[in-house]
Amino acid sequence: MDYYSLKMRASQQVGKGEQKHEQHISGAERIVSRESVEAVCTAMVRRAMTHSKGDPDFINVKIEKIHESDIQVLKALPVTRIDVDSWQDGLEKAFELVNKTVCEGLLRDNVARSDVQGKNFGALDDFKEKLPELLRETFPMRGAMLYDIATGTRLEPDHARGVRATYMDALHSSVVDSCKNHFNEAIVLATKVANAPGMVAEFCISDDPNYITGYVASKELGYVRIMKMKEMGDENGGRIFLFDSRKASAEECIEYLQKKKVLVEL
Ligand code: WAQ
Ligand code: MG
Repeated sequence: MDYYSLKMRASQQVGKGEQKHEQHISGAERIVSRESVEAVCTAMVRRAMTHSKGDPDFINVKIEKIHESDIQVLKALPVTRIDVDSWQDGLEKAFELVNKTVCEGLLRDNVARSDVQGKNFGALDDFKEKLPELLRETFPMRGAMLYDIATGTRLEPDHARGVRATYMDALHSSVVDSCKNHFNEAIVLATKVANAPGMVAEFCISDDPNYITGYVASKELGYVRIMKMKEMGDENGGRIFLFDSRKASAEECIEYLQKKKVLVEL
């Protein structure tokens, strides 16, 4: 069976004269069977034209045929949840989980402590202290930060944009849904990301001011929902992909994130 990839992005011109620029309003992507192409396309256009961020004056819909043999089917990461009393507790918990995953990964791979200390974050425990700063750097980005835990450097070709994971959907996602379902989209993205070459863990907070649940994910951790990770009303969010350049090359990882077609079995 053949599948089709559909991608939509909508934007609006804002500002005047020198200040004039495109502002992103909405984006979506799906991989669906031939029969669903038209309906999904309609739903995407509706999503773009009824978005709370504004009325778009530019909508781009791209439809591409994909051969079944080029698609990798992945089992969704197992989901768990952590309830917390405050967003501060949730953020702390998320930093701890990521730190633990990163440090355990380094130790499991027999990286000498001295080696780790020489090259990256001073001491293993210090990585946790680095995370808030990395998170802040992601706030203005449209994509994710790709951070190399082996060298302590950022690997995105374009730091302002970041890298974007794309060409993914839930398997048998026939449901035509014009509303964003944060959880469904995130579990699909996180599953693809966790399977990318050299990936160690992912950290995510939505940039939607009304959506305060975030997650950390990895093949070992699974998908861990943390029910409060920021203050209600806060429009800052971001993603950090923690990667180990001793396990794979950055090019190979970015190629997978941006080009490999993935369907996730929920
Ligand atoms: N690839 C890489 N980074 C991305 C992508 C992508 N395809 N899409 C978004 N980002 C980055 C971008 O910098 C955003 O600012 C940031 O991630 C957050 O994106 O279990 O809604 O789409 O209920 O706002 C988590 C769900 C929802 C938790 C996350 O992210 C749960 C969410 P958003
Ligand atoms: Mg968002």
